[in-house]
Order: sequence, then structure tokens, then C-alpha cells
Amino acid sequence: MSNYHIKHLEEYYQVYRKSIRNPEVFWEEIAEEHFLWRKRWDKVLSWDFSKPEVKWFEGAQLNITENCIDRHLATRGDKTAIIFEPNDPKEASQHITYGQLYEKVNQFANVLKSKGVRKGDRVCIYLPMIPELAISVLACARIGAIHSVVFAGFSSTALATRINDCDCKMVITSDGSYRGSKTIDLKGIVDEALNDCPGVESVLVAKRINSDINMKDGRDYWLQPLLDAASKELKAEVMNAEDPLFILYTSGSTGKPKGMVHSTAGYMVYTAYTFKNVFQYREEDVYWCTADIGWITGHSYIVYGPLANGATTVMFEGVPSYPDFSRFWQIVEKHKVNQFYTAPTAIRALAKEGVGHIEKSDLSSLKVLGTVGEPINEEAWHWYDDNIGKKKSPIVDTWWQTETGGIMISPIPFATPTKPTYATLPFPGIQPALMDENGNEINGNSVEGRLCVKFPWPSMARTIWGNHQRYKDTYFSAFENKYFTGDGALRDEVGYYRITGRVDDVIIVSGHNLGTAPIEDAINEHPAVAESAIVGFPHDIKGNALYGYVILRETGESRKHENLRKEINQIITEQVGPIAKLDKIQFVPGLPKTRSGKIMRRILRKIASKDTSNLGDTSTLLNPEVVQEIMDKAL
Ligand code: 7RM
Repeated sequence: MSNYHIKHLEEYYQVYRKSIRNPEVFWEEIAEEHFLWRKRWDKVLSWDFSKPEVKWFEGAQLNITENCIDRHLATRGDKTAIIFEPNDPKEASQHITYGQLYEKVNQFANVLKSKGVRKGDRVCIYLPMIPELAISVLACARIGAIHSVVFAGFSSTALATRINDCDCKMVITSDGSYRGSKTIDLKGIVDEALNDCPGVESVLVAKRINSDINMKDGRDYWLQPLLDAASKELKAEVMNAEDPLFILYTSGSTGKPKGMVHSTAGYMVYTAYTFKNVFQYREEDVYWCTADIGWITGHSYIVYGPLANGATTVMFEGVPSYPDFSRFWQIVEKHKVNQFYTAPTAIRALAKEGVGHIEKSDLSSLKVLGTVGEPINEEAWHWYDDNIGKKKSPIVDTWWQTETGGIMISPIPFATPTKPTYATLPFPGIQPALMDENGNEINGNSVEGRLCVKFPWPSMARTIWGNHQRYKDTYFSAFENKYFTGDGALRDEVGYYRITGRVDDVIIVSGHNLGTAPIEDAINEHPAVAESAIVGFPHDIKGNALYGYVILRETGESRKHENLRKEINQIITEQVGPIAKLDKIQFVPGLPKTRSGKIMRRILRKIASKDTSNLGDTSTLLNPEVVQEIMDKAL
């Protein structure tokens, strides 16, 4: 029986049981059979969640790029590793083979070395979704430099914070980027950020939009001439299993962003293993994840997981709406995409545009559909299933986090029967636990609680850069000896998990626990409502009361607002109960959202509590302007 590639439900249960009974033997077999090691480990696992300290494959040595590139050369040298699909459909796509990727990564790595980057140094990568982004990530890994990719939609302040937090000595960027019909002056943003980053010694600049930019003498270098002059050979640095591979920032609910640190061997093993199974990847398949490499989804499931399996992975530079909303489906047809992985927020945006945009494209190549990033609502799930998968492609609703490094709960397509809005079953090696408010584990099925993980898995983040105490406080202090995810979940009668959302979204009103999601679902049923968000605010008698922010489909006249408020509370009373009625309802033009579509409730909570003197870090907001508009009319 192969533990590595699970094909049936029975096999899943067998493998899962084995992974729980004897995790070390389980992971050791996978590590042994499917990866290239320079030196074998002395110990598979040592761990102590009270410190917290976790080590996987201690004593082993490897380089992850030898696993993602070199070892494929003999059998897959001419196979396409990366398909680059540009923003503009009229521009030709590029196919980079494993052989070419080997040379390009080595050239890039040689350039990094020539500019003084050494093993352990931090390099900030601020690039659009062009091949140089994947190549520079791998080039860092090849020489043991720690990459810190910052999504190229972040502002100069957000960029500077991230550069300084981990003392990057180099920034890799481009002259600019294309995003739909717009261009963005990336180099200008970097220049502004670097006014506050004294530690940065050099900037490598890729040419993308041919704009006229400022190049600072002795600091800024055009990338291409350096690459052209660099050798295509380079011996990969030998890394220890637990050496940091990268830092990736995730926004905390308070304070500055957290630089999650991922290590080398465990991350490699886990992302490769989950990629193979969650997407049922076969040798000839073309796989496409629409995320940006600036997020964990792009790190694990555009770059490392697919390449470690010798897969063909698509990198798309553009947006779903350019030149029009048929773009995704045209790309699926053009590259005959077999596995397609996107976010619920994209699915909802596409659904809103109607099926006319789909009908033009041949989607028959699709075999597996994926979703990630937030709970997918039933309507979006069915729209995806009906119109994109034509009810033939299983949907994998994959639950995981920046901190977990890889997919934790997900169906295995063609093995696990799917259920709308359910992430279903834990991956082999993952031991979830649902906890009650008193810190006790809730056993049995048909239960709901706070989602924890009670045993280490290989790709878990090892610390927060420069702040181990914060790592401990945030993830290992709420429940003893467990990793706390911050999410709530329910386990149904057969043991399937459904992630209900962040538990920081739970509001206790008069002693009753209210989840924001069911209340919002009720409000959204009102025909005049487009979207809504609920937060709690302090109340003398109830402890907390509810404040609703509601976006109307049409702005309408304010004299109608009083009636609407009554109707909304009527629906809530009917669907959730009178306890969930809103004390205040503010009609707003938009909601503050992160770029991955998550509502930033922290800001809404502050506005509702009239505590707006310090809104905290708003640098990750897609639409910061809406915050002022909401504040101006707060109730
Ligand atoms: C991969 C990613 C993590 C948070 C997580 C959840 C939410 C992610 C799902 C989901 C319901 C899903 N990393 N989340 N996936 N909720 N179903 N399939 O998104 O660090 O950016 O976010 O996202 O709340 O804790 S992340």
C-alpha cells in the first residue's frame, strides 16, 4: 500500500489510522521514499508544545531546490515546470521547462551571491506574478537565503515594516506591474519604503513594463544584464532540516504583522504530500492555482508543492475581470487546465457576472476544483459545482492557514464524498480537536467548538520572527498543550469538519454565544441587502450588543432606512431568534476588507465601540478609504 498517493476512501482511513498510531514511522516512510536527502535524519520528531518547540527530521541535510528541480532533470528535463500566462491575453504565454528552470534559478542564485547575499540572510521579494518571482524564491532557497515575499499590492509603509522587521539586506522588485488595464509603479513604492530601511544594501530590478524609473547609483541594479553574465551552474547550499526556508507575514488581530517562520524539510515533505493527494495530480496534468505567490497559498501550492512533484504549474499575472470576466475560463481552455484552485471571493465575483462568460470556453479538461481562504457559502459552492465542474469535478474545500504551511482539512477527490460547505476530513498526520470554553476537549460527533490541533505536523510554523513569546501567546496559550487555530468548527454526525469562521467573531450577548455568520446570513436574505457584517460593542446590561454594518443593493432614500431596520431585525428574529436582534444598523457603502477578501472586523469593532483613536495596522486593507466613510456616519 502506498502511503504517498491515496486513491480510495478505505485507503484514506487506513493511512489516517496509521499516521495517528505511529506518526514517526508514517512520516519517515514518506520522507524516505519520495525525496532527495544529502544526509539522513537522526530523529524524525521531537516536540514540546509548552515551549513551544518542534523539530522534524533533525540531523537531516538537503536542499529543497534539488527536490523541486535537480532530481527531475533526468526524467522531466523537457517537461514544462511553469506556464506563465501574462496579464494581457495578446502577449504570448511562456513555457519554462525543468531544464530551463534549473539554469534560470542557478543564474539568479549566482547574482544573489555576487551581491553579497549569504546563507541565512533575509531577502525581500516584492514582485508581480511574473516568472522572476518563482525563480527568485527558488534562487534564495538554493543558496540558503531566507526569502520574505511581500505581496506586491502592499503600500510602501507596509513594505517598509516588513523589510525592517526581519532586516532584509536586499529587495528584489520590478520597474512596475500590470494589473488589468492599470499599471502600478512598483519601483516608486520601493523607493519610498527604502527611505525608512537603512539595512537594505541592494535592489535588483526586473524589467516588466519598460517605464522610466529612478535607479539609485550603487544600490539599484537592472536584473537582466546580471543574469546574462551569470553562470548557469551552482552547487546548492546544504541545509539542515530545521534551517528557516522563508518568512511570510500574516496580519494579527492586533499589533504589527507576524513574520511566520517556516523551516525546510518538514515544509517540503508536507506540501509535496498534500499537493499530490488534494489535487490527485497525475504526470501529464496541468495545475493552476489563481493565488498570488505573495500569500502562503502561492508559496505552498504554486511553487514548492507542485514543483516537488514534478508538476506543471500555471502562474497567472492578471485578474479575473480583464479583459472581461471570461478570462479564467479562457485560460483553462488555452492550457487545458486539469486542477483549478481559487478562493470563494473570486467564485462569488464570477457568479455575479452570470454564466454567459463561461459558455464561450471549453472547460472539459477540468478534473478537480479547489477553494481556500474563507468559508464557502452554499450558494457559491453549488454555483462552482454546477457551472464550472458541471457536477463532474469534485470540489476540495481546503482549510489551512499561513501558520500551518499546508492543507490540514480537505476532501481527497474521488475518495472522500464531498458535502457543500464542509472541508470534510483531516489529512493523514493531522489530529484536530474541538475545545469548549472551559478548555476541555469535546469528544464524539455532531458537536461544535474551537478548532485546535493536538499533535505536531511537519509544515507547522516554528516561530514568529524575532518574537517567540508572541508565537507562544498567540497559538499555544489558549489551550494547554494544543495549537489553537483561532477558528471555530463543527464536526457532523460522520466526523466531517465544517469551519464556521474565526472565533474572534463569536459575540456573547446576554450570556448567549452568537456566531456572526448565521446572523449575517439572515440579514443577507433581505432583498434590499447586498452584504453585511456584525460586530459586538459593549453594553451595560447585555455585556455586548450587536452592531450591523449593511450594504444595500441600491442606496435608496434615508427615510426608508427606518423601515429597513425593522425588516432586517424581523428576519433575524425569525431565523436566529430575538436575542440576535441588532441594536444598531448602519448602512455603509462598503466593508473594510483584506486583499484576500476577509472582512477586517477589528476595525468595525473599534468603530462600533467608539474607540477610533488607534485603528491599528490598516496596511493590508484593499479599500482603506471606506473606513473614514464608515466612521463619519457611525451610530
Ligand atoms: C490558506 C489561507 C487563514 C484563515 C483560517 C480560516 C480561513 C482558510 C478556509 C478558511 C473556511 C476554508 N491562509 N480559511 N481556508 N475558512 N474554510 N477552506 O487562507 O492565513 O490567509 O488565512 O482563513 O479562518 O484561519 S490565511
